[in-house]
Amino acid sequence: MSTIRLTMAQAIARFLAAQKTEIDGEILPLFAGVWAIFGHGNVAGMGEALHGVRDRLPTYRAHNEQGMAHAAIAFAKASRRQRMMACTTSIGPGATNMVTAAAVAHVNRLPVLLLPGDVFANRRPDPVLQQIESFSDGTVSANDCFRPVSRYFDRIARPEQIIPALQRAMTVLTDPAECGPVTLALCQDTQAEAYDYPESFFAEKVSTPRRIRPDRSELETAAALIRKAKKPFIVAGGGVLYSGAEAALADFAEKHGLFVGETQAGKSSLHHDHPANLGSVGVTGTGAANALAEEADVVIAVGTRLQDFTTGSWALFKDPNRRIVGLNVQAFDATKHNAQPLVADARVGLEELSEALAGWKAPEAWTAKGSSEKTHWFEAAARYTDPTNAELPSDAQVIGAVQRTSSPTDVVVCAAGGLPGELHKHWKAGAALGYHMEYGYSCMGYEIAGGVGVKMACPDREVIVMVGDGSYLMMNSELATSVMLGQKLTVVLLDNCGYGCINRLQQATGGESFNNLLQHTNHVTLPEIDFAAHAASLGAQAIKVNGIGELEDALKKARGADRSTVIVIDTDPLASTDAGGHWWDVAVPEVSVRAEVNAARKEYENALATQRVGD
Ligand SMILES: Cc1ncc(C[n+]2csc(CCOP(=O)(O)OP(=O)(O)O)c2C)c(N)n1
Ligand SMILES: [Mg+2]
Repeated sequence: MSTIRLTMAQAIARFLAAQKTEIDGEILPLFAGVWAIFGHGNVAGMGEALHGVRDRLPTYRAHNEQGMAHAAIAFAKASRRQRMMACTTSIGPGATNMVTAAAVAHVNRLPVLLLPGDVFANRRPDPVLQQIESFSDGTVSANDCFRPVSRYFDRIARPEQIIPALQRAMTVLTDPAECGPVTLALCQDTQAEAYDYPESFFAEKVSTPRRIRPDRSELETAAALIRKAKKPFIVAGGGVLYSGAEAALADFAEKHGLFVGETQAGKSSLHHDHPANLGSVGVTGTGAANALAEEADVVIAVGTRLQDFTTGSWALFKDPNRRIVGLNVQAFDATKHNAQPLVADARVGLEELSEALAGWKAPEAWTAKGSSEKTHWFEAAARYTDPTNAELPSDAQVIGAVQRTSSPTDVVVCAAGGLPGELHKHWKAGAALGYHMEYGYSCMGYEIAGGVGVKMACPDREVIVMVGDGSYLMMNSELATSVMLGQKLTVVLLDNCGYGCINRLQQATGGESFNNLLQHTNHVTLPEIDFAAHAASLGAQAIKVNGIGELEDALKKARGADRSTVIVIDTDPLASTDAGGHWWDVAVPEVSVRAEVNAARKEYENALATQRVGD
C-alpha cells in the first residue's frame, strides 16, 4: 500500500478537496470552500493545511463564526444540499460561537462540516488558553456543546482517527435522510501530528444524490387511502426543493386535481400563479390554503417536518377522521401523528404515487372550492401590500414594493421577526428556491450571513435580504464580508425601533408592552440608530428612504449596483396582516394580576380544546 506522510490537518484538507459531486452531468467540487477564523487552536494546523490546497479548495475569512456557518448552511440549502462548505474555528469562544449555527443546520436538515479546534490531546500544556476545565470529567471540552446539535460528532485525538471519521462524516453529509451538521473537534496538537496515510484515502470521489424509492406495501396502502379521499390536500415542505421535485409536484397536483399549501421551507416549490398553489399554509397561511387544510380528510405531507407553524399547533386539520400520508425520506418525519408513512425521496415518491393513483381525481366540487378560495385570497391580500398614505408603512407594504421591483428569478432571504409571517403570506415566489426562509430555528442574525451563502450558490440571481432592525443589530458583520468577497446583496432593513413581532405577541397574550420596543425598555437615552451610516461604515452603499415611493427608486438603483446596498426604511411596529393565519400555541399564564392575561388565558383554553393530541 503506498502511503503519504501528512499532518492530520493536511490530510483533512486534501480529503475535502478530493470530494466531488455530479450536478446536471457536470462534476463539481462537493465542498465549495472552507470558512475560517483562525486562533491558536487552528492557525498552525488547519491554517497551514488550507493554505496548501487554496487553489483547489478556497478559504474564506469571515467576521463571526456563527455568521460564517450561517453562510455555509445557506449555501447548502440554496444548492439543494448537493454542494456544501466546511467551517474551521479556534478552540473555546470561536468554537462555541458556532453552536447556534449547528442548531440551525440540525433543525433544517442541512449539511455543513464543522471543524472546531480542541484542547491538546496530550494534555501537556493544560489548561491552555480558553480551555473550560471540567472538575469532574477529563474528557469534556467546550466542544461537547456540539453533541446535541450534530448528526455526527467525533473528537480527533490521533491522526489516523480521521480515516473512519471523515468517511462517516461524508456518509451523513450526503445522505438525504440523515443529513445535517457534522462536527469533528480537532485537538490542536493532533492537527499538527504526521501519519502515513494510504494514498487511496485521497482518491477523487464523486457522490450522487441517493433517491430512495417507496416500499411496495407502503405505496399501496398510501394510494388506497388517497383514493378514498373526498377532500385531499397537499402540504409541500422543504423536502420538495431538496429533492428537486417541483415538476413532479406540479404534475401530481394537475393529474389528480389537488391543491398545495406550502410551508416556509417549501415555498417556491410551485410558481405562485400555478393554479394548484394556494400559497402558504398554517399559522402564517393564506385564507385559501387554510380553508382547504381545515376540511381536508387526507393530508398528503410531502417533505415536511410538520412543525407547529405548519399544523397550527395541531389544530389546523379539523376533520376528526382525517389521515396524514407522510411522504418523507426520513421515517422520523414520515410517521409523525400516526401518519401512514411513505418513506421515499419526494420526487420519485410523487412519481410512483401518481402511477399508483392512475385514473383517480379528487371530486370536482372540492377542486372548485380550491380555485375560488384562491381568487378570494388574492383579492383580500392585495390591499395589505398596496401602498397607502399612512405615515409609516407596514411590513406588507414594504414587501409589495420589493415585489414590484423584483424579477421572478430573484431570491428573497429572511429568518426572524415579523417579516417571515408577512413574506410567507404575501411573497409571490417565481423560480424554485427564490424564497429562502430559515424558519426551522428562526435564528435572528441569519439574514445577511445567509444572504452571502445564497449569493455564492446562485451567482446569477439577485439576492434580496429582508431584515428587521433587531435582527440586523444582532448580527450584521458579514455585510463587510459580502463587500470584501464581491457577493452583492440588496438588504432592505425595516426599522420599527425594536422587536415588533414579539411586542405584538406580548399584547396578544395579555401582556403590557414591555422590554421589546426600545421605547418600552429601560433606558437613559432612547437610541436613535443611524443604520445607513452603520452599513456605509462596513463598506456597503447605504441609503435611508422616506416612504414606499423612494424605496422603489432605491431598489431599482440597487439592482444595477455591483456592491451590496442597504436600504433603510422606518416601518410601523403595530401593523400586520390579520387576513388568513391560524391559532398558534403560545402558553398563556394560568394565573395573573392582569385582567388582560386572564382574558387571554380563557381564549387560550378554548383554543387548546381544538388541539389534537397524537392523531
Ligand atoms: C437569536 C434569536 N434570539 C431571539 C429570538 C426571538 N425573537 C424572534 S423575533 C424577535 C424580534 C425581531 O426583531 P426585528 O428583527 O426588529 O423584527 P420585528 O419583530 O421588529 O419585525 C425576537 C427577539 C430569535 N428568534 N432569535
Ligand atoms: Mg424591529
